[in-house]
Amino acid sequence: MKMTKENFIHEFKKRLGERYALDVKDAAPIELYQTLVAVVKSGYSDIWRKTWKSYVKNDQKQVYYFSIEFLPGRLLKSNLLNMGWYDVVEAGLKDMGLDLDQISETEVDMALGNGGLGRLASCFMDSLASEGLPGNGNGIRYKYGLFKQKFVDGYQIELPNEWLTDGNNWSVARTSKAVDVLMGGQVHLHDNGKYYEVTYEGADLIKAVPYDTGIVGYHNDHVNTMRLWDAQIPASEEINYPTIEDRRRVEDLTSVLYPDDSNYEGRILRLKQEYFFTSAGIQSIIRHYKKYDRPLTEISDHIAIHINDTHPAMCVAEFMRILLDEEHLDWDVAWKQTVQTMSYTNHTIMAEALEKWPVDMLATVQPRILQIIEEIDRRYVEELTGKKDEDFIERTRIIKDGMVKMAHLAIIGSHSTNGVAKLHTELLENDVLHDFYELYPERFNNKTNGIAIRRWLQVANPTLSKTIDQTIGTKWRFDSKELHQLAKYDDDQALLEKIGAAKRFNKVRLAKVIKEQTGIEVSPDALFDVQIKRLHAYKRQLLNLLHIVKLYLDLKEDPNSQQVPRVFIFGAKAAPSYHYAKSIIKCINEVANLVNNDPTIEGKLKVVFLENYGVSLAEKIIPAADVSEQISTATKEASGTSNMKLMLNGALTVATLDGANIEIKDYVGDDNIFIFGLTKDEVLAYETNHQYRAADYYENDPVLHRILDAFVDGTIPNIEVEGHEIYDSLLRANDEYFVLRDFAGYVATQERVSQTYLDQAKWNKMCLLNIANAGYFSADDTVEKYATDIWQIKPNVEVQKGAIDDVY
Ligand code: TH1
Repeated sequence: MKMTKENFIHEFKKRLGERYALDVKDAAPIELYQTLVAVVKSGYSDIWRKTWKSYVKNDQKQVYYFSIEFLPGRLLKSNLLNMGWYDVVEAGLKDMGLDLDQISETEVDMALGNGGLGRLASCFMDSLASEGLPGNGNGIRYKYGLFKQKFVDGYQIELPNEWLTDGNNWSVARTSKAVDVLMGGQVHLHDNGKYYEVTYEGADLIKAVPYDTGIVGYHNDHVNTMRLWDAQIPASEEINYPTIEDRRRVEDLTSVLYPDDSNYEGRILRLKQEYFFTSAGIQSIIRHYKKYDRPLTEISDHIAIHINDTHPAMCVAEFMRILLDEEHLDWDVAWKQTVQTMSYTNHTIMAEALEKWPVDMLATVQPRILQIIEEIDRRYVEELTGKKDEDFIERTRIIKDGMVKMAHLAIIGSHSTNGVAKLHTELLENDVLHDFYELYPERFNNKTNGIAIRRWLQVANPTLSKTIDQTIGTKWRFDSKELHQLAKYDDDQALLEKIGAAKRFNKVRLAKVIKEQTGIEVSPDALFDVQIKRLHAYKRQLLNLLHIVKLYLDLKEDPNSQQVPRVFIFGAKAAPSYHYAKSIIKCINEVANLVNNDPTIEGKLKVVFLENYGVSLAEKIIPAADVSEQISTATKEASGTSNMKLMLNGALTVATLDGANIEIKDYVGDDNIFIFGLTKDEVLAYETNHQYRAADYYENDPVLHRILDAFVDGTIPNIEVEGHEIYDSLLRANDEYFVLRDFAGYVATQERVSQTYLDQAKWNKMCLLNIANAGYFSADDTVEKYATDIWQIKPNVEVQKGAIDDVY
């Protein structure tokens, strides 16, 4: 994908003229943005077509990644980067008096996900394409993305996210590739002697229309597809949907993303969404497979299907349905292909996130799928009877007490189950899924999460990226493990100062955003302490807040108590129905008000809660962070991925031994991370022996006593209700996540952080070593491991790995 500055300027002006009959100087930002997208798309559309054709020509095995969430954020800059056009386009725009940053801000984030799970899916899409791997995304094109968050009087308010108002410029509707999805009604089976003829009565016929987005690989002439489905009324069926309510029923299907993260909402519409995108995806895969006259008895040699958490677990049953009802394969033959084709990732062990659907509800959504799941369950029980004790069978079967356990369906119906960090996989094997591990040890494996280093360093932090180029060259841009070369320079004072200067530049940039969004002035000389993730009790934003209240009370007592000024920065959305999480938001906002407006504090302490945290805001916060808060209760955070993004940008981690924090510690070494808190074994011990008494900590620790009282005695104003709620959750409900237990250790660790910050040379050296080791958390490597261990797919033979000198 070659492009020169002159050609770009010519193309850009031509398209602007054709599209809008405008000169550059008269065009509005949205017109400039849309023109730029058109130029970019025309730059890769040919390659997109060729990529598809080469898969067919070479009969390459492909993977389809099924995920109910994708969270790509903005695509303009990352596409420019991957195409190798970034610098040329930036310069060309500058020549025309335009600014790439400004134009890029016009793009509305594609926010079709809640948090880590959806963002991981998008990092994987980028990496699959960049590794030249044949990988496709399959998901839902929600009309409304994740809600927009506003604060009113410190409370979270949710507004609709109408991201499609100006259309989406990156996707193409492929109406010709639509498929029909059947839902509801009744099903009848007729045994004709050879197979069951299946007929449906009173079912809804829904047209699933795919919208395809090109996913551009990094400098390799390779473009994959992310396919998102929209629900529409089929033209032939208009008559069956006469009223507005009838039409709504169909349109509502893909209308909104459920705003719950690591939690499950047992509503029927959610179950319908799950079946809808699963069925549409599986049907289109099999239709495409059959086009080339290949036998279905070998389909698992040609395709792999990945089930991202249990939301698409009905893939197992839908695949069976088509092989049985439409292709008339024998059960055993169909089952073998299904298990060989499917693989599953578990992302959480939190009990409230494990999906269980009532049998009756599934009967209403798709009666045939329920029948097939019942038969899978029956055969599972039959096979184990006599081999395993009854308890084991009852614990592990799919249907129990009128509920369908989706994780059991995914494990039994696939050849691979993986966790997302070492500790998490260990917990799956030894604890949560131990029975299945005993039954199918060969199916279990770990794949520690990774991130798209391109987006989170090259795009988000050009200043640091350039410093790295000047030190170790540009190889790291192709293989992030090369970042480790930086470790050799840990005594190079000039470099350490440059690292510090890059950080300061990004802090100034963030300080501007903070001022614009909140009116709060923060000093870039203060330490920026960042916690950005969904608001959840187990992630313990509350622990962070208790520490802030402590610092405030200390400052009130002794104005010299705070040697290092700190700005605490939060970004977090709470699920709209998660009352407790919303109360914590209110409390953080009220503490912020109190602290920021107290003249006696003199800027030694600031608290900033930025509204509407999402991918684009993350791209501004992360490069400016000094400290990364990864403080979940051990065992609760499966992996975490903001921990990796922050370390990559030279933030130092304050962490519990949870999720991928453990692997981060193993890479950077104990001296370059701040670890505190209960370990996995200690947490598990408390959870079994019930000997934890939160009130002891309140009664025996006067500091903690004073802090908790501040929530209920008016010290923190305007939280009469919320303050009591939090106080009670800790003292009456005995502090489910051991916040009080870990408090003293957390405070001591934060004091070490401040002491270390006073020695800037030492601090910058620690930053450098974090950056140097972050390359080991690249999603490129993670997907390569999925490709070889799980999917058995190989890179496209026609991929052109960009010659490094080509561009840099
Ligand atoms: C998250 C996990 O909480 C996080 O630790 C992990 O890094 C991330 O997935 C990627 O693996 C999860 N998000 C969800 C969202 C839903 C249900 C379960 C999980 S687990 C809706």
